[in-house]
Amino acid sequence: MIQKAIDILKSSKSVFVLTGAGISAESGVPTFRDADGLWKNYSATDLATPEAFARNPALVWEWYHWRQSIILKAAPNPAHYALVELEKKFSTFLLLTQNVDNLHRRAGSQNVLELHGNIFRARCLSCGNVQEHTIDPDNEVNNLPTCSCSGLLRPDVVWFGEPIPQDVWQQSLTFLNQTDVALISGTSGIVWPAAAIPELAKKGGIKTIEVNLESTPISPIVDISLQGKAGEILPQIVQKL
Ligand code: BJW
Ligand code: ZN
Repeated sequence: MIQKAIDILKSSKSVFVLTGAGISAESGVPTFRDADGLWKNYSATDLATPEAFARNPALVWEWYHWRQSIILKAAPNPAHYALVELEKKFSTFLLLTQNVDNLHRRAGSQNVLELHGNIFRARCLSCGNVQEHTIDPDNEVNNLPTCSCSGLLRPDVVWFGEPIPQDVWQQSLTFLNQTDVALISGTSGIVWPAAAIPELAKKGGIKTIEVNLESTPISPIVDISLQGKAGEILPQIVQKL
């Protein structure tokens, strides 16, 4: 099966990649829906909502600061680096990530779009100003972060029920319309609109390859579904191109 994925990529000129939390799992960053996605008995998907923030901003900020500290101490893994090498082999390449952890950029990927924002930015609820927001991972944060206008800051990420950045989505669809192959890795394929990408690709006659630890709702849709660690399978593919 790996050979088939290699053959598809070898006959392609343009590649679209969609990644999710599983790509960063081997860096030690918890995913959302696996058992390690739980934090202090809260489910990650319950905390990633505007309602959770309105109810208890201190709790939600504590979770984001905890995640920042893990990400700051983590390093990109072989899956991130394989995607850097993949980009070098194609003249047209786009990596759309649902991750907010910056690890693709830290690895060296160039053409990256973030669908769900970035954990190292915050946005003011009063004036809308977007600013960098990175904690010192060795020091506990006690106060709620505020803007220079004294408004409350929130993480500049996309929570459930919130619109995704339309420019990012439009650029992704435009790229998808003219690409040869879509490689989808480390995502459970249940969060929309990213979950629509495999089907959109298929409808557009684009070849689709999935790399995931387990079978997902995407698996029956794609041309090739490879099960295993992204940090092992992606380097094996890229080495042979
Ligand atoms: C490995 C591995 C290894 C592990 N190697 N693999 C019904 C139908 C359609 C839509 C909806 C619906 N009901 C509600 C909706 C909408 C909702 C949605 O999709 N809900 C679903 C749960 C059903 N979507 C939205 O609300 C989106 N917005 C929207 O629709 O807007 C409409 C609108 C328009 C106009 C006005 C207002 C609204 C927004 C979605 C935002 C998602 N946000 C989060 C948080 C981001 C910030 C943060 O990080 O804190 O994004 S939630 C979370 O899920 C995060 C992730 O990016 C996203 C996807 O998760 P991902 O990446 O797939 O991770 P996991 O953990 O689920 O899976 C990991 C996978 O990796 C697993 O498969 C493992 O097997 C695998 N794996 N180790 C390879 N080593
Ligand atoms: Zn402000």
